[in-house]
Amino acid sequence: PRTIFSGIQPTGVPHLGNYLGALRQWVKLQDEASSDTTLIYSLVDLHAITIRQDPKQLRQWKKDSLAMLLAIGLDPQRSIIFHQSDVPAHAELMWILSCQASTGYLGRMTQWKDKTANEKDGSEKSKLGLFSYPVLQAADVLVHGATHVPVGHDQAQHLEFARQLANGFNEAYGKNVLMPPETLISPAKRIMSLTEPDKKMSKSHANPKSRILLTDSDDVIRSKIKSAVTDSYEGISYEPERRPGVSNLIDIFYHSGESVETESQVALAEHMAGLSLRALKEEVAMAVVEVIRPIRERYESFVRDEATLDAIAEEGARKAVASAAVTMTDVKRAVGLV
Ligand code: AQP
Repeated sequence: PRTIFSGIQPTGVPHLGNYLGALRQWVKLQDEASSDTTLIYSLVDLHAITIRQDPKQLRQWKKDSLAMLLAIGLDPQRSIIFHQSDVPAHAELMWILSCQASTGYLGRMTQWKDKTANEKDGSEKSKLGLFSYPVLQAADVLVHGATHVPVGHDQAQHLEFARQLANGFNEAYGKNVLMPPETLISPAKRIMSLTEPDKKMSKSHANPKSRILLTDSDDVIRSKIKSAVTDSYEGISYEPERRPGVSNLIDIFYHSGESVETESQVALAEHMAGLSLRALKEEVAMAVVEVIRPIRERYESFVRDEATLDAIAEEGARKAVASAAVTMTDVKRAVGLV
């Protein structure tokens, strides 16, 4: 039996990077799962508050993000979908794991270093919760006994940490209580920002033109891609180091279109070598519009139906509480808390 777990922060409307890098794979895993696979997907609101959020806005984003998970094709009959804070075991296991976690290791995490890079001591962002974020993430997957965790490339390091925590816990208490999970990296490893193609596309970047939202209209998608930063080299080629902007557009096209798994990005770029940058952008925009349109249309109907969203969240929380309880009993017994 397999247990698949993953999460997304309700810190804004999910973007094309979230979709191609993670969410699309969640749906694929769901649709291809055999009956002995459990699928658990969480809106990780406790992670979201590691950066200060406006309470009203957070409440709204939680609803919107749930509607989006349904819109992309997750089926609550098949997948457990829940808000992390509805299941207290996540925070409880996090504390127990915190008592094992090395602060040196946490301090070397790329995300921590990135998010605090320009901060001085005592500044707004350098909070304990942001530092210990990977411990909560480890608790998320370990509390459900996940065997497989589909994430974007940026989360691979945190998953390695989760495995080490699980192994460390098992060694310390001499029992196989926590299952070290396997990381499933999506083929679309990192979709980059449209305005600063050396940074990943992100919900929280200040410039809204840097990302394509799964709620963007066809016209907005076209205009964002049209103004994407490229370069002044001749022709079209796939060279992520030298031509990050153009290569990101090719990546987006590759992962949005039919060509996935049939040829490489380099081969795709060779086919398009004769196009102008403007024509390339038009092709990319057309492919992205086709990916997003059905999602946006489904989203618009789900997001209006608050009663259904509440019922799905309640049912998901009930199932997730039951799933987490199994591990927590073993953990507490191993540690000597019961
Ligand atoms: N640009 C990206 N390319 C590929 N995958 C991505 N993911 C995020 N950005 C990209 C993957 O999406 C999943 C959910 O991400 P998250 O909400 O947990 O937070 P994040 O990784 O921090 O994403 P954002 O969009 O940049 O959010 P903020 O700005 O709030 O930090 C993960 O599996 C992630 O790998």
